[in-house]
Amino acid sequence: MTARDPVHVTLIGADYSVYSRICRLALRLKRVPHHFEPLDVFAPDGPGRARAAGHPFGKIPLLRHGPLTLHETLAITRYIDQAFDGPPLEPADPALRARMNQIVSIVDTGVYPIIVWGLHVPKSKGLEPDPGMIAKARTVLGALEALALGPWLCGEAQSLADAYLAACMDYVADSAVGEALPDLCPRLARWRLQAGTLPPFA
Ligand SMILES: N[C@@H](CCC(=O)N[C@@H](CS)C(=O)NCC(=O)O)C(=O)O
Repeated sequence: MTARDPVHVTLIGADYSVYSRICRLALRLKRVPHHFEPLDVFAPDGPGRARAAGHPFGKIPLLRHGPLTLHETLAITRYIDQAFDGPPLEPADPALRARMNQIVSIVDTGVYPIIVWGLHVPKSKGLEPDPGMIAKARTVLGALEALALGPWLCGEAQSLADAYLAACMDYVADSAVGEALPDLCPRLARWRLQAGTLPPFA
């Protein structure tokens, strides 16, 4: 591992943003001192500001470390883990690391689009949930339940899997599948209590 100077680390993002939360949690778990620069990507000038800051798609988050600017949460979180001293955020064991990557991928392709955008966002606008989306969300949660070990998602140590899922949980809880979570997913519900001890991401 190359320990780099953590001075001049800046995360550009928003408190409400799942992907900004993931990166902020990774920085905090790794104990990297950093500045947080708020950028509201949903403001009229948000995408333009994000582009000007170095995001080709006008999104957040972005990580700055000295002359380096990174976008894409996958790259940012792996960089945080590999570039700085601090507790490892990826399991050394290949099977556990594969489990972590499965969870990360399910958050990217299932929790975020289906539960956050497909169920939480419509609920926040007072809309009725789409039954098809609820069925998909249950499948996503079932897959996570099958992968969750304990006390952390990948066993004894915190990993990026915990950062990814923890960053979404407020939105999962405030969705059409939120109330059913303890019955549907007892292991995830227990993990959620454990995740309450993680450093704040917002
Ligand atoms: N692939 C990007 C996704 C980032 C992303 O979707 N960020 C959201 C906020 S959580 C965003 O900027 N949305 C604004 C938009 O899509 O216009 C990553 O991994 O960082």
